[in-house]
Order: sequence, then structure tokens, then C-alpha cells
Amino acid sequence: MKRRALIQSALLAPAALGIPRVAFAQGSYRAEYKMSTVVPPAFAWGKGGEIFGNLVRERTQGRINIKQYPGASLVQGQQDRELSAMRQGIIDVLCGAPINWAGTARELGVFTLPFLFPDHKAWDAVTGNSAFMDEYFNLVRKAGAEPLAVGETGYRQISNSKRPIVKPEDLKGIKVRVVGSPMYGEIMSSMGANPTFMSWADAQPALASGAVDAQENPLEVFLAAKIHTLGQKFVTKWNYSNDILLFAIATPIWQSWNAADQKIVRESAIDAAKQQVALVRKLFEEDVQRVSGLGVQVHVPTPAELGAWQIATRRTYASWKAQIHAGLIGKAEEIVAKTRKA
Ligand code: X2X
Repeated sequence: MKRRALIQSALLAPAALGIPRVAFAQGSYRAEYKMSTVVPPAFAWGKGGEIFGNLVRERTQGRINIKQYPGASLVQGQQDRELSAMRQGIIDVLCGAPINWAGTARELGVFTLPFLFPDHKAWDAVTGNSAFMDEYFNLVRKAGAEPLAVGETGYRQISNSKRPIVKPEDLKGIKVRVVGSPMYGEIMSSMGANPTFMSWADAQPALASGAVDAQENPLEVFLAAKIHTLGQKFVTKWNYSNDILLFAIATPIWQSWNAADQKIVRESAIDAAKQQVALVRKLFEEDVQRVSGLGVQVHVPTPAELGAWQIATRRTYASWKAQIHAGLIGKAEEIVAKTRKA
């Protein structure tokens, strides 16, 4: 070996650079992997991301350092851009709701159909069905990410500043902020409401100024964001849509990690998702009491009232079942139906 080459290889030796041998051997590991979450760790959803990042950091002795960027700040708050930003290499780690990515990968929205899951037993049966989830995870892979685990964003409930919402007609003329999924817009307009698409960042000032009258979000989000301070006096706990919280890694990043680290990252996501679901469920049990305690009028629909909402959204359901993924949604319906008989 020539003298210059010898000097160079000595200089590049791991010990000379003060880099741990494993990291050096991999070579391609980055100092930081960027994770986007719409909300911060004060919310169960953001907390799920935080738990995941911490578990990965601990269990890889810092080899994989996932940094959380809440407020969807990597995409300037435009949460509907998360998936395309991931494909462009701006986001490495997803901990998000596929509803937000409806414009990029509509088929990932199979969990969001109105009144698909009557209760958590139904939701658990579908997300716990391995054949179903294998098929869903293949859609995620097609969309450019390695899926690891699913948490729960929570049942979305409608709130507004005008009046109690008990039956579909009560929504007539109500200006409601919805997230970027066109399906939500159609659900609202089919009942006579006026939907406006808006990011979460824009939603709060719009509620505060009265530019919109209503919004829909899990009550844990309502509580953490103190939505009652934005003039929202009425809540209806109609449990109309409950998206997953998907933990996934951009494919090129996933492929840059060795098999042992991939295993650690997957297990960490599964553990974080379990803890996140437990947090959401605990809040779900307490939410009526806690939201009522803030002076908000909470309506919990009767089964007959729920039936009326279901009928009102039937046409939208059929249309979006076909547009999202009729086959997979059909399978979800079958799994849910079985939980009714049990
Ligand atoms: O923006 C919302 O409403 C939120 C936080 O629930 C989502 O990102 C879907």
C-alpha cells in the first residue's frame, strides 16, 4: 500500500474519528431521522410518536435517532403533504393518520368510512386481523413506506358553536372545518352543512374568529387543544370515523438499516402503538365527563339517532367505498359483522 493511502486509511479508522465501530461499519446511518406528527406530545397521538422515538433511541443505544417535528412543521403545517414529502425525502418517519394523505394515497383511507366501526370491539377485530392487515400493509409499501404498527387516532366527534346536533337536519347551514379528505366534505354537505377544508394549524384561528362554526376531532384533541375556549359549546359523540395512527418508515431509510436494527425499530413501534392506544382509550372513557365539566353540552346519541346518521351517510359511504378500496372495505365489513354476532 502506498504511503498516502496508508495515512488516509489510518485517518478514516473508526477509533481515529471517535465513532463507534457499529455506526462506522454501517456507514449510511444518519445523525437524525425526521418524524412528522400533526400534534405535539401533549396529545395522545403526538405522545405515541414521542414514545416510539424514545424506545428506538434507547434500544439502539442512539444508533437510530428519530427526532419528532410536531405541528407537521416539516411541511409548514400542511399535513396533507406529509406522504408526498416523505416520498421526496423530506420526512423519514410517519406517525400519522392516513385521512391526511387522501390526496396522495386514497386507498390508505380504508378505516375512515363513516360509521364503519360501531365500537372498539369492531375496530380491534379489523386492526387485529392479520390477513386484513397484511393486505393493508402492502398498500402502504406501494405508497413508499415500510409499515410497522398501527395505533388509534380516536373516534371523531362533531362540535359547534350554534346548537345541539341531534339529527342530520341540525347540521343544515353549519360551516364546518374538515381535514383534507374529500370524503369528509361530502359527508357534511350531504347533510346540508357547508364544509371548508383546512389544516389543523388554520382550524384553530378559524374557530376563534367565527369564520367556521364547527369542527370534528377526537375529544382527546378537543381537550388537549382546549377547543371549548374557541366558542365550541356543543359536542355530539357520534363516533363516526376512527382512523388508525400509522407508524411507518420511508422505504429507502428502512433499507439502509441492518436487519437487527429493523427488528428493534419494528418492535419499538408495536410497543409504542400499544401504549398510544391505551392512552386514547382511557381518554375515550373519560371524555364525556371531562368535556361536560368544561361547561360544554355533550350529546350522546341513542341507537335510533345513530341509525338516522348512518342512513344519512349511506350514499356517501357507498361512493367512497368504491373510490377508496371496495375489496378491502368489504372485508372489513365482514369482520365487523362477525363481532356483532359474537
Ligand atoms: O387536523 C385534524 O383534525 C387532526 C389533528 O385530527 C388530523 O390531523 C386529522
